[in-house]
Amino acid sequence: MPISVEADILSSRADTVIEPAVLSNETLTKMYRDMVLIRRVEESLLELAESGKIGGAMHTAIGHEGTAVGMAAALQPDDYLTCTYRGHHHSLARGMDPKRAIAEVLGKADGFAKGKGGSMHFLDPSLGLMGANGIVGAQVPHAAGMALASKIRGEGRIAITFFGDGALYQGVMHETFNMSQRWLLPIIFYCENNRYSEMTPIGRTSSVRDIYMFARAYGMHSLQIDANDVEVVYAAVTQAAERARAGDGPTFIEGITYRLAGHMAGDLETYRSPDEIEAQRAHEPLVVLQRRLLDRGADEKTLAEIRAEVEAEVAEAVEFAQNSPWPHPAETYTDVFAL
Ligand SMILES: Cc1ncc(C[n+]2csc(CCOP(=O)(O)OP(=O)(O)O)c2C)c(N)n1
Ligand SMILES: [Mg+2]
Repeated sequence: MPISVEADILSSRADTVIEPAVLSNETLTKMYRDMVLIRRVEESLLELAESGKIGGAMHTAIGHEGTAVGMAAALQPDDYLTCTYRGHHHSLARGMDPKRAIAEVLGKADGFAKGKGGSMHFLDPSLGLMGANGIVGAQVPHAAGMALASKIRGEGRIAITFFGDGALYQGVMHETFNMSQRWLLPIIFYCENNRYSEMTPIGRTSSVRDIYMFARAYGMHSLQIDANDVEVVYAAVTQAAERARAGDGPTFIEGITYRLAGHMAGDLETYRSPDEIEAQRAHEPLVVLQRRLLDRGADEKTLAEIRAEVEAEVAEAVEFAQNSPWPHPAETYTDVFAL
């Protein structure tokens, strides 16, 4: 029997209210393009998975695009980033080439990790992407280590780490929150609360309703935001980054969003109803941004042109990736250790 999640679980606590940024139409149009690109890449990957072209598990972030694009616009391009197995969107928003991203998921030689990492191990240190992780919570202490290194070396770079609502109940999370706050590390803890941990709705996982309150137990500044609104995400991450760079330590952001596709490719989604998903579509990041752009005077024709351009770009990237060769078997023994 599917269990419905509430359509709106934003808390009414006054101390979490954040003023959204009001960005120019030019910036918002660019963000719209980036979000459409991420959506189309993810949808194409699902199609490729359905036709049996992807080995191993693949998790998309369809519905989480506002988080990735708002974050990328608010941070410096070399700030450290770690994330989960659900990390295509962060990497694309930070500028990863869709051709190399898709080739990687297909296990092809032109992938950014020569096809050896796949969907669950997105990374590119030249873009500050220090690695995705298949172990729930493991990427979080890694980012704290990077923040500590940056502080000791005086690099001026901050770290951001993304994790899900289900990760909060891993012990290592709490050890990391405690130490990071005690040492005032330049780090942002960003929880993508998509209301589900695999097939389990959030209400079954914990009695704590407002996840951002966990951070308060460690004396950490924390807030809860509507992560389907890219201007809100941008404002929250900008503010958190300013605090980190000023030496004021970590911020915990709970971004409320919704996963519109299954937990992973092939998920039959028997644990939720089609009506629940349909209700969430009215407030998904692309719909919110498109409505805002039209309200602020953008014309539908320009947005349609953007969608058509992106469609062609992603189709070309899929073709490139499919035509890319398989890695040479000898590659099995390279890149195994870093000295
Ligand atoms: C330590 C550990 N325990 C269990 C799993 C199996 N697992 C993979 S994804 C997942 C759900 C995590 O949910 P959440 O943190 O909300 O992230 P989401 O998938 O919703 O983005 C679980 C339990 C795992 N990968 N690692
Ligand atoms: Mg989740």
